[in-house]
Amino acid sequence: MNRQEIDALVKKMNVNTATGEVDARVQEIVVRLLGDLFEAIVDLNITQTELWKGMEYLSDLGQANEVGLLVPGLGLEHFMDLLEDEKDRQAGVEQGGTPRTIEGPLYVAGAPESVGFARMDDGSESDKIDTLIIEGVVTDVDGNIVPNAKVEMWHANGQGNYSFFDKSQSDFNLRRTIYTDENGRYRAQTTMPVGYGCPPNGPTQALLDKLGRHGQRPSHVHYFITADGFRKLTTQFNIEGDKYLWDDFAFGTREGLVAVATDKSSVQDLAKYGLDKPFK
Ligand code: MBD
Ligand code: FE
Repeated sequence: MNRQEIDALVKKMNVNTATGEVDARVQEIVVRLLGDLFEAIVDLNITQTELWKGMEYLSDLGQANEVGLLVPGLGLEHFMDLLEDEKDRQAGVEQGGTPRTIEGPLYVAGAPESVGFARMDDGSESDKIDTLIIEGVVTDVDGNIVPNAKVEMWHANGQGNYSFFDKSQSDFNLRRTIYTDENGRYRAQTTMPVGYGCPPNGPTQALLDKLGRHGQRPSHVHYFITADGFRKLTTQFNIEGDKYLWDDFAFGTREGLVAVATDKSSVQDLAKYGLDKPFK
């Protein structure tokens, strides 16, 4: 069967076969994706057994709640970011700010809010892993500071796990919303994250295994940044020195998003970073 015959068949089965209201956009997407799928079935000689294996896989993926994990794992989420970058370039939208990168599946809304500073960890790992101080400033693309910007941050614990998904952690552990102060600055005290790994016995890792791929991310901290009059920025920083820094299973690492953690004892000007004062 050639593509023309396939398209005619798909249209016959999925276009206006009843009198119900048509969602033209859904119809357009379904017809196109089915045509592409039917063509792939022909080209690759996909058997009935293989088709049903695939359907069983999708069912397992949904039951394991891992759809949101496979999407970044296959590079689909990163691909959408590249398209957004391209749209910005074509629209002449100013570049030069912090690059966007993937959100991933582990954000939870409703984290505790504060202005200027927050401690993010609940103290349960303080004696086991390094303290991490995060300090930043929110500016527009011209470098003008943005006070009262909403900075939402979330990251993994020392085991690479996120609160809520890991029930052994307290609610909102390592999740905070900090509004920037009058100088556009925010600071956080937290613990050094360890890179996430896909559940080893889950369907996402099972497929990655078949592709000869690992399911590891480098150590990273996620951000949503929102402010009146600005587009929302979804991004992360990735911590220099992690073996997976440029080998992220979710393709989230980008130039401009690599942070170097500096030992406090080697920071010359503690006052500049506000580290000479005790934290609240
Ligand atoms: C993560 O922590 C993450 O950031 C992504 C993109 C996928 C899985 C886990
Ligand atoms: Fe993450």
